[in-house]
Formats: sequence, C-alpha cells, structure tokens
Amino acid sequence: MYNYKKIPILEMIFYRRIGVHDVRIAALTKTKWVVILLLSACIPTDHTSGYSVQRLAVVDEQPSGNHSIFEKYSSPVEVSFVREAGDDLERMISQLPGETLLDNRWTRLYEQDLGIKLRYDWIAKGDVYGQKLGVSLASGRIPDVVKVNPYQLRQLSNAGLIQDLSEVYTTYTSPFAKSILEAEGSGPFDAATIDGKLMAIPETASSIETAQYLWVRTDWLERLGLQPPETMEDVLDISKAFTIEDPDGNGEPDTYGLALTNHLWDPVMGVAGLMAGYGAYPNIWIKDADGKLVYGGIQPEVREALQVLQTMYLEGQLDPEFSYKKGTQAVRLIKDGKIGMLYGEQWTPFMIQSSREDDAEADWQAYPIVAESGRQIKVPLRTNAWQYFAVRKGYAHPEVVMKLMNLHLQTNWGEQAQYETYYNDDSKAVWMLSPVTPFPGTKNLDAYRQIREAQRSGNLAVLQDEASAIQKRIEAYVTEDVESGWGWNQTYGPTGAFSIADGYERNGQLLYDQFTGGITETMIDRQMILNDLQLEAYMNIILGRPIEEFDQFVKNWLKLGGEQITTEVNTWLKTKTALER
Ligand SMILES: [Ca+2]
Repeated sequence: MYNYKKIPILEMIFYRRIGVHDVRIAALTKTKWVVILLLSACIPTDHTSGYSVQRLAVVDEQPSGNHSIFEKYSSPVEVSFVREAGDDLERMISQLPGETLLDNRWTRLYEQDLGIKLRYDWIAKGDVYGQKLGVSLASGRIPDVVKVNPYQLRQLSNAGLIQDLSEVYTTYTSPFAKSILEAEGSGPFDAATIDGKLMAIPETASSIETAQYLWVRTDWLERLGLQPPETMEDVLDISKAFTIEDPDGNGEPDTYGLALTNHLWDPVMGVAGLMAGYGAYPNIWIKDADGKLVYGGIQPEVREALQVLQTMYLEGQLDPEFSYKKGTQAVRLIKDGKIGMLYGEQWTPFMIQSSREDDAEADWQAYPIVAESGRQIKVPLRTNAWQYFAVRKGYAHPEVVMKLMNLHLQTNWGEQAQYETYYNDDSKAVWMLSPVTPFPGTKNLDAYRQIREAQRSGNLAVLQDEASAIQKRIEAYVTEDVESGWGWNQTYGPTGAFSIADGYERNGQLLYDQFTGGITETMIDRQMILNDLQLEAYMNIILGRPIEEFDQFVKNWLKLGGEQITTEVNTWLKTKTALER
C-alpha cells in the first residue's frame, strides 16, 4: 500500500504562478495548509454567513479621479506585515550591498513616494512561517495587512477580524492596476466578496501561465530515429523506447521515459498534461453534457489515464522511487541525464537546464500536449486567484494596501517603468523585496509576443522593459552561445513554450476551470481531506493497486463532502448564469 507523508495538495491550486525569473523560489515554496485545520478548530463558525454569490457592484466603476491614488501622505503612515523569508531571498539580499529585508530599494521607494513606512511584526522561513501565520490568524493577532489564501480569508472574515475593502478598492485603485487585477474577469473578486462586501484585495495571476507542455530530449529522439509525438500513442511509444532502447548509449538500462513527482499536480513533472490526453482533467471543474458542473477528478476518463500510468510504472518507464520524491529531489534524475520526457509549465527549462551541465549534447524541446487518436486535445488551466491581502479591522489606513499595489505595478510595468531597477536587476528577482507583488498576469505572454514581433520586423522599439531584457538574453545565447540564455530561448524563443501557448489560444484549445466562485461552505472543512483522498487513491493505482479502487474513491469522495460541494458549485453556477442574463 502506498504510504506517504501527507502532502498539502491544495498548494497547487493556489500555486503562485510567476515568471520564469522566479523559478527557484516557485519550485521550492510550500504553503503549509495544515494551519487551516488549526484555524477551523479555533474560530467559532457562528459568524458563518453562508456562501455568498453576490457580485461586487462597484467593480465596474472608475475611481473618482486620481487625486489621492499616488499622493504622498503629509505625515508618514506606518503599516505592518508579516513576512516569509527563504534561502533564495537571503542569498539574493546578500548580493545587494547596502540593502536588507527591512531597508531596501522598495521600502525606500514606498516611503519616499507615498510616505508609507513598512514594518514586519515578524519574519520566518518556510514551514515556520506557515505555522506562525496559522497561530497568528487563529489568535486574532494579525498585522495591519496580511496575505492569506481563500480559506484563511473566509475564516478571518467569519471571525470578524478584517475590514470591508469595497470602498478602498473603488476609490484607490489606479486604472492601470484595475485593468490588471480584473484582466480575467470578476472571479477573484467573487471569491473575496462575502455578503456583498469585498473583504480582501486579490493578487491575481494568469490562468494561461498554467498551461502544460510536453518537454522531450530531442537528442534522444534523434539518436533513436524517432519523430516528435503527435498523439498519446506516440508519447507511449517514445516513453517505452527511452526506457528500453538505451537512448544515452551507455549500454545500461538506466533511463526512464517520463518524470513524475510524489505530488501528482506539480506544475513541472505532474500528470495533468498527460491526463488531458485522455480527456481527463483531475483538478478543475468542467461542464458535463447537461451543462452541469462536475469535478474532473472523479470522471471515468481519469480511470483510463490512471491505467496508462500504472502500465508505465509497472513496465519500468517511471522512476520506481518517484512516489517518495518531491520536485527538488526528482529533478536530480533529470540533471543526471536519466529522464527523456516530462510535462511542465512554461518555466520548465529553468528546471531541466541542469541536464546540460554534464552533457553538452543534452537538448530539449517543448511540444504541444497531445491526445489519444480520435480525440481533440484540450489544455486545462487552473484558476488565476491564489492570494489575497486582507486588512485588520481597526487599522486606520486600509487604502495603504492599494496604494502600495498601484505603485508596485506602475514602477515595474507602467509608462516610465524601471524594470531593471525594481523588478529584475541583473537576473536578481528584486521585486521580492516588496511585501506586495502584483503583476500583470499575461506579462510573460505579452513579452513573448513583443519579442516575436521584434524578431520578425527587426524593430526592437516594440520591446518594453521586460521583453527587452529577455530579448538580450536570447540574443546572447543565439549569437554568442551564452548558456544562461538557453532557458530564456526555450521559453520565449521562436519555438519556445510561449509560441505553443499562442497556438493553444488561437486554436481554441484552452479549457478554463469552470468554477471561479472561490470557496464554498463545505470546501472550508472538506476540500483538503478530499484532495488527500484523491492523491492517495491515484497514487495507489499508479503503483499497482487494482483499477477498481478508483470506483471506490469516487464513492468516498462523494460521500465525504464531494456531493455537497458539487451541489454548492452548481448553485453558484445558477446564480451566476441568472445574473448574466
Ligand atoms: Ca542507458
């Protein structure tokens, strides 16, 4: 029986999707959802308001003039946050002479331009941060502004600890920030709207950035005389050949077709891209034939995909120890040249580039994900809201959060952007020095489009700051073989991941999560349990348990809250549809 340490599976749903420059952070950050349980136990639920489906009426109004949006406070205003630190952040700060987490280019800018003085109640690393935040939320001792996930938001709101930000959002959001935060519609706001009040400001991201690609060792394809995959059948043939035909030519049976991790929904080395090939979308809500919302994870298509993965595992095409390895461990096999394929998001090159350190011939290429013969491929995308800024009840300047976000966006992507000073300074992710880090969700795709345009026309003037910085790195790789530009070319180059995303979009292949209502009442207590149940059932089947266990899992999922959640999700859909008429 598969026996693993429980993995906080929800982390992927709210996975902070950021650009490729942040890859190390993105790959290593783990949100500790265990705090939610603690929170559920501590906060009385009698404030529970029921799931709100009211839309925020003010969202479409323009702010009443720009008078105070960028205005500096005449006397300084203090605001406290709490802060997660990490090795990558510390390493970066150590490379920035004269700067610390408490005193740096961002804190200085906020103070100088807005008169806002930042303070951290406490700073902690990784796991400890998650635990401390859980205790802080449960005890009601929160900073002036706190970054939370949708579950924590609901708990704080139910406990009456945070204030209504409807007016702050209406009055203090710059048109630029508004266009970015609302780029994918009202979903993130719906999820933060409780009893008609906007209880937090969403830091939105982009769904399309979660699109999956199939990454293949092209030097192996060539060595074995194989063609790039066009169907799932091709993928399976290639996987088999990469396992048994000695693609690395060392005479040893020491390679694997496909990389996986113990967290099956990992954005890199996960199963979502493969499952889509069978019409299975295990972690989004989809519409069934009757137009009702159903959970992708319990549909029969998943059963078929699991059967395929089980065969691959039993035939030795997967690392026999993958079920014990998280991404940072699984990646070692890639570095050692033992892996021929993996599914992953656009920033995958920065994860697999290490394979080129010991083997100069190692080369990779992104391909569109493919479907089994006779099936049209759909590319599942996860929802785009991960985190929210809530403001402590009683804090006198709730608008501070919006003012910081406005300036952050303006400084990095506005008309007079200083991208290479405030965002990415000589490949250092200095944006992380700021406690608020909103960004245009499509910035990476936009940068790709600008680069493509510039490469076609030869007119570099179309490149804005970020695209220009990326283009320079691609150029260095293409013309001078500067290895650090390899990943940028794989992602943003003419045949890179974003060229495929562009195609997905043009061909109408993108499949968005059909539920964008945030957290339903039953999800608060049950979602995490259901997710563990799902991961465990899937993993056991891949590792060889009878496929009938899938049917039992579906029954259990429905019984343990899934049925109730499905009802709630469809209630949301009905109300939403009615409002749209
Ligand atoms: Ca070999």
